Amino acid sequence: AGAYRIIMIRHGESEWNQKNLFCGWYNAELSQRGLDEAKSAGKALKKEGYKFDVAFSSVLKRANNTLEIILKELGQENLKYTRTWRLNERHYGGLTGMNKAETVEKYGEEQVKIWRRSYDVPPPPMTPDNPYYCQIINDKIYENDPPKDKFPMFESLKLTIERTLPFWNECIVPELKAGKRVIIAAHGNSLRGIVMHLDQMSKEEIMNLNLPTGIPFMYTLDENLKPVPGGSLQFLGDPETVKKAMEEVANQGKKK
Ligand code: DG2
Repeated sequence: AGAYRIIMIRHGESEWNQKNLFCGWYNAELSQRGLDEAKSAGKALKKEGYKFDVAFSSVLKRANNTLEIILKELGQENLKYTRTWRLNERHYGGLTGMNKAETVEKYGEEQVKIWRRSYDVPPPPMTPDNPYYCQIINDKIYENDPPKDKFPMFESLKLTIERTLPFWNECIVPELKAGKRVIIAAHGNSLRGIVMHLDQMSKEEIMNLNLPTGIPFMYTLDENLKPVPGGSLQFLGDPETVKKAMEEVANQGKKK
């Protein structure tokens, strides 16, 4: 039996996921489907008898709202949670706001897969002529952190992990070790970073992992925070639905 158990969830579908736009640090809303996914996730967790002592999210409302909907379903709407930019989606640089399928038409499937899924090849940087540049850099959610001189203009998965893992190690692990029941509501790529770390995946292995929106998953970890046998990435959902949802994410980077 494992010593520690943690639940993680990628937010429900956002309006920008629905429109198939690269989103990154843009603060998109959940779509109606995303709201429904969050509610179903809450119900599934409730059915399994989950309660949480501590909760973490990014500073982006698609993840915050997903968490709040789940907590409400569990009758835990009063649980205060920690928001941090360190759990944000990776910054999609100059791709932010572009349609994923149109980007494939323009640059080819191969290049888009590299931008979306390679470990260390970053997207092109965001430049001031990007339509979302001002909105993102001046967004109140980034008022205190990260400092303006460290504000990213792009992030690869590697760079994302470099700012997410310190938070995992310094703020989340101590809660697990203290026996707290923890949930994280975050994003496709910040969570891929945590998964890569926990499962010690190679750069090649992580390329093929697509996390679906709105489906909770569990890790069961031993005292060294390594997954116990069978304790990796266990989705709380019917396997066929999960598989389809993962394929749907992969297909966002294919031609229309
Ligand atoms: C998506 C992930 O992030 O995109 O930024 O467009 O999890 O916040 O919806 P999320 C985005 P892909 O890396 O799957 O293209």
